[in-house]
Parts: sequence; structure tokens; C-alpha cells
Amino acid sequence: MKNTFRIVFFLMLTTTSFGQTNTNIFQYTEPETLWTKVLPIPLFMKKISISLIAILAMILIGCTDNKKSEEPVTTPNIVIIYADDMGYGDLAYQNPNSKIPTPNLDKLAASAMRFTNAHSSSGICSPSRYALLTGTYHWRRQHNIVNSFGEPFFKDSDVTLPDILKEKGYKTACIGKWHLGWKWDFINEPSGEYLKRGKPTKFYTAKDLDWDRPVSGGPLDRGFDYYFGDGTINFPPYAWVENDKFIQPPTDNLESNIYPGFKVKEGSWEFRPGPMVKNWNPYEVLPTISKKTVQWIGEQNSNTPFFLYFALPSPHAPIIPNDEFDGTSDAGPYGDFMVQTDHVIGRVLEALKQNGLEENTIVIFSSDNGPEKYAFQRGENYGHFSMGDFRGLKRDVWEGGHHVPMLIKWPNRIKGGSESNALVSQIDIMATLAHIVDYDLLRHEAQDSHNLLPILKGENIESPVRKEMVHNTYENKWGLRQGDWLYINSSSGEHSPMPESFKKLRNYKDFKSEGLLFNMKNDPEQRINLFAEYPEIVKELNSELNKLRTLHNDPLLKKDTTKPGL
Ligand SMILES: [Ca+2]
Repeated sequence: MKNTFRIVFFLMLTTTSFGQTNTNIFQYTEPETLWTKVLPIPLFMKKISISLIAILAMILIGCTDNKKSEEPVTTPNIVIIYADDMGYGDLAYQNPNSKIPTPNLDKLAASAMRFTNAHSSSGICSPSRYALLTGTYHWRRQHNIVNSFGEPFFKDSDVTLPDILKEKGYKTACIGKWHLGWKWDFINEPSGEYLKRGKPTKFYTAKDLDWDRPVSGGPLDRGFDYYFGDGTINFPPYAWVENDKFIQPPTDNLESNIYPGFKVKEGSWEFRPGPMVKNWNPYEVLPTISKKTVQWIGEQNSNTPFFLYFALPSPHAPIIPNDEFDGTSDAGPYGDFMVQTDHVIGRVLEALKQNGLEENTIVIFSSDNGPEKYAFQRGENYGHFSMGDFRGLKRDVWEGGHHVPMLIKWPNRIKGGSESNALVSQIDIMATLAHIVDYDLLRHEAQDSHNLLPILKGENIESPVRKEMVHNTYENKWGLRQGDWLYINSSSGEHSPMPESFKKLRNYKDFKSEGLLFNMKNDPEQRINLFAEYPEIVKELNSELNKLRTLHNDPLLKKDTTKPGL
């Protein structure tokens, strides 16, 4: 289906380009000039021949993935470990004041390149995940998360990272949190009702869906060969899905947002009411997906390359470390949950090693957004700052919302323990991996993704790989990073209100100007607003931001990608 779409898209482009000269869609010799010299046939025949030959050539090119390179293609295994709501300051290797031991991630960092200026596309879950898996800014599609029983974030025509890897012979799996929607097959209108902030609100119950039918629109329809997980830990249905089927159908219902029979260790449960499997235990989610991941890795071998997208449900709320991790950090239950998360990541990395796969496997580690609002209180209670020195947290356009940890390890290729302060995004992972596996991206694929290979190779780069980046979560607030400058088109980057006590603790002052301007090199903590001092820069960045927001909605305006290989 994706191949058909690619061919159709190519034909559309081909058709569009004919009749034009010097089109910016395809950069090749004007066909009429070339063929007039070769073919002694009438002009109208030439035009038809040229069109047919060009169309056939395009189809062939589309079918063979534009393979041009004579270089041997590398097909390393690829593992993306994607943490949920983990802050930059939660990692001991990059926060000397952290109160949480993370020995496994410290070890990973020592064998990887560490990015100190890496960003997620959004400050919330679903949009960042979509951006990671498509190499595209989330705001081309939508700003908000996918809610419980929500529609897919994707369009069926979207080309994903697993799609392109599959075309290159990879086996692809997603284990853990999905949170990118499914096409639910409802048999009833929602028949449950609960009080949401005092207001009666309907919700789907177990009898409103047919659980025996496969559920489409999920990971299997986005390029993954295999899926195992519970969808989203705090959203119904509370049940295990393997591929596109429920292992056990939900027969009970969670009637409120509080989980009965178990205690949450910090913060709130944050559950949405809805169908659940009898005796569902949220404390089993993290251990179960960890075990499944280790098992899946054990089934792989060195003959077929694989791509594993391991999407953790932690340390996202509910903060529910297993009892054996209680007290293992000096940052309360969240710190303990972080320790468990680090432990799980250690098990996955160990599984790669045990199965002889470590050497030929690229491991990418990052988090989908900054820490949840409980991080404010944690800072005050324990002196552990999940957002590190950055301002704000999850949902914010402030740096703390999207400035995330990121590591990339590739044994014998990327220098272990190296660091890059280049401006990079998780959006860039798709183009980078496409180059590594010799997949030529078409212009509508991974439109916002930049190839990071020159950085990973440690090359002396004259101009930055990424000159600018848009920061955005919700529709009302946008930021543009360009070099050291950061412009925000609002008087605050805040979405999650910062408590006065926390402002006092960190000595933050509110700003009054209609927009904000920071020099991020001199002021990464976003304390000195230069909006009034540099009106010309503000004007320029505001105009560029508006231009990008308009231009980026046109897939034909994507620039060319290059393919240097590694
Ligand atoms: Ca998240």
C-alpha cells in the first residue's frame, strides 16, 4: 500500500513537472533538449515518448528505492529506547546534583555520543512520538495528544521510520507505550458516566466494543511487524494487546480516575475511566513489557537486521515503582521509579550483549518531553530538579518542556563518551537512519528531518546541520530557535503554572513584554529577556517563524537530502 502511494506520488510529481522548465521539483536536464538530439521523431511523438519514458523511469526508481550508491550498505540493528516524561536533570551523567543513581544510563552515555542540545518536537506525548516516527513536526498534523479511544495521529499515507526500515529488509517491533491512536470499532455509544471535575461525563465501557475483532490503525498499520503493550498506561482499555488483538478481553470497568485496590506512591493515578481486564494491575505493566522486550531480543539473530522501538511507560505518572525499588533514590518514589526505569534499560542493553548483538546495534535513547508538574514539589522537597537548570517543564514552550536527554551509541562508529552541543531534534533521527541504511527519502518523507551523520562522525562542520528549530506544544504559543537566539511569541513559555514557592526557590521573575528573546548560549536558564533591546532580531525571527509555519505545510517545499554514508 505504501509502495502504491509512493508510485502515485511520483507520478503526480512527474505530471506536475512536465510542461515546466527549471522546475524545483526534479533537478535534471530539460528532457526535450536531451532527447531532441537523439530521437529523429516528430515533436508531439517526442513529448509523448519523453513523458512515458520519464514516467516508467520514475516508477522503476520508486520501486528500487532510488538505489544509486555502489558502497556496501550497512544494516545495523536499531534500538530506540524512548522514556516517558523523563527530564534532562534526571540523569546522573548530566546532572551532578541529581539525587537519583542511574548506573545503566551512565554506562550507556560512556559508550555513546551525548547530545546536550537535543529537543523533542512537542512538550507532550503523542505529538513527540509522531514526530520521532515520521521525521515531521507534529504541528503539521495536530497539537494535542490522542485521548482514550481517540483516532490515529497518523494518516494512512504517512511514511514512517519502520516503513522505510522494512523496505530495507528490517524486522520491526514496537513494545510498550503506543499512544498514537487506533481505529476503534465501537458497537455502542459510550454507556458509562462519571463525574469529571463535578460534571457528568460519558465514557466507553467494556460492553461498547467487540474485543474479539482485531483493532486496526495501530502499530501494525504504521510499519511495525510486531506490537506488544497496553497502549497507554493511564488510558483505557486496561488490557494487553499483541499485534492487533487483545490477549484477554476487558470485561470490567474502571469507574473513575482512581485505581481501586492499589496505592499510588507519588502524585495522582491520572487514569481515565473505561474498560479493564479483570484484576488488571498497573504495577505489572513495566515488568511485563521489560520481560517481553528481553524475550523478543532473544529471538533475534545476526542474519536479519531488526528495528526495536521500546517505548517505556515510565517515569510518566502514575508513579508506581515496584516495591523492591522503594528507597533506592534520594528523590522519593519518582526517584525510585527512575531507578527502576534505569534498571529496565540495563536489562535490555544486557540482552543485546548476551545475544551477541551489541556490536552491530545502534542504540538511541531519549525522552518524549520534559518532566511532569510533580517535579516542582520534588525540587522543593528533595533538591532534585528533574528539569535540570532549565526553566519550566512538560507542556511548556520553556526549555524544560522539550530540551530532553539524548544518546546515540554505535560501537566502532561513534566515539564513546563524546559530546555534541549542536542543535538537534528527535525529528532528525529518521533522516539519519535513512542515510545509514541507504534509503533515499522522497520529498514528502521525513520532511523536517536533518541528517546528523556529520555530527555523529565527529566531522568539523562549517555550518550547523540544523540552523533553526520550531518549539511548540499547543496552538497558542510558539518559539523559534535560530543559532543562539530563541524567540517566543508570548510573554511566557508557560503552560503548566509554576508555583510561587518554586519561582522563589529558583529566583524566577515573570516578564511583561508581548514576546520574549533569549540568547541561549549566554542564558540557557531563560532569565534575561532581550526582547526590548533587539527589536530588529525579534522582527526577523517573528517573520521567519510565521514563514516556517506556512511553508512547512507544503510538502513540495522540502529541501533535498544528501547521502554521505558512514
Ligand atoms: Ca510524555
